[in-house]
Amino acid sequence: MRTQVAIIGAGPAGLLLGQLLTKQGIDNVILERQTGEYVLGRIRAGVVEKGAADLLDAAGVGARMHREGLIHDGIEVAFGGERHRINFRELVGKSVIVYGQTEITRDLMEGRAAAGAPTIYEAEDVSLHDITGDKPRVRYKKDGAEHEIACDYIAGCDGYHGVSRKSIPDSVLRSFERVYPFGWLGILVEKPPVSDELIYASHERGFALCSMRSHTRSRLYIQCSLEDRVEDWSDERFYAELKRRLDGDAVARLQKGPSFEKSIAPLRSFVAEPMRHGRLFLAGDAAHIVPPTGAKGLNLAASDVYYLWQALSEFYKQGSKAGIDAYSARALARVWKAERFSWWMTSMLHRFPDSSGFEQKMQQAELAYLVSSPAAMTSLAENYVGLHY
Ligand code: RFL
Ligand code: PHB
Repeated sequence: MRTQVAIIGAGPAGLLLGQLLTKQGIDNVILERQTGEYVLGRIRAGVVEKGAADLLDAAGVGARMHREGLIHDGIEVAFGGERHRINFRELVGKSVIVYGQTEITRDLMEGRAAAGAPTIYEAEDVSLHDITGDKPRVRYKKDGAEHEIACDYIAGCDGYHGVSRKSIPDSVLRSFERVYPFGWLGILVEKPPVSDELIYASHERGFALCSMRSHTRSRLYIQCSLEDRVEDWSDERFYAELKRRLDGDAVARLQKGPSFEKSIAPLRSFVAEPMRHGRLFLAGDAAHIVPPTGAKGLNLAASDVYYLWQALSEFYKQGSKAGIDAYSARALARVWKAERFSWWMTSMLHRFPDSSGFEQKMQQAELAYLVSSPAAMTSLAENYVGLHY
């Protein structure tokens, strides 16, 4: 088989890139290790920046997001028993859309099926070849048979555990990492949200987040220990701990219901440089991870895809390689700013197991400064709604 761009991974990054390329008549094939149902079963992001929403529109799959997504003009930051609103619309004139990654993935999959573009699910043992030559190839196994795709370029959109980043030699790739000493335990529940907007709560027992997927479905998180297992946390225990970390009004409005999803996610900051090697590009979680506190992971995947889409369309439509040569530097410049924001939000809001009294005082001062200073709130708002592409 031959294609122009072979895309590894059918997560949001791979599907969005595929849809944008297909719209421009650029041939692409997506190879995905899992089944489509498995990919849709992963419960992840919930907050979409304007830039990412615009890109979904450009890909022709934004209609349901605009119909069903919830526009949020701010967030609430809670500490010391009180909640403080950060008004994005007033501070920076923008808002975000609360719409689940599962729904975005479904919309992209449906758009791809309607366009008739090929996705090969359950592709095993994907391997990349001749990425520094003129004629790269991708090999995989499907139903026991070996296959090969010849292409011009490979987009590595296969997430943190994928094969693409590992195909770049150690002598070329530099990684930067911070692993946080805690995780997030999250549940999904068919109950209305505690508040109209997201509540990010800092408490001496640990961080908590009240988020949502719709007016009738809540997504709730609490900071947990890395030793904890999901089985240790009954719904009762989860709600009891969440209540301890919320203010009285939020506790009064919290409706408990049986969770239908419960999982623990570790928190990590990670960046691999460069994001291009020869004819291989990395995009999304394949190149970088942020802790979820700033809601940036999916949105960064979208901005990488934007730069890569521009680069590939410049190449195929105008014969220019300028965008291809600039891709890694352009993407990384934005990635590092989102890394900084996610690290800062995480550092300010979580309880670190071995933090000293001084460090805790610094966190309290940071929060007090944030909610008392229009400059500080504007900085949070500008980053939360998303820096320009
Ligand atoms: P994905 O979604 O991991 O998709 C990669 C795909 O590649 C496949 N794959 C392979 N395919 C073929 N061959 C191989 N060898 C392969 N290896 C892997 C995988 O099966 C998969 O289908 O990466 P992508 O597309 O870069 O998208 C990134 C986002 O999924 C991620 O950044 C966000 O979910 C992060 N995130 C959040 N981001 C936000 O913008 N806002 C949020 O509110 C937000 N909340 C979150 C989050 C992530 C969380 N977890 C669990 C990590 C909340 C949580 C709890
Ligand atoms: C979510 O709804 O899953 C969510 C929202 C905001 C975050 C992280 C996760 O910062």
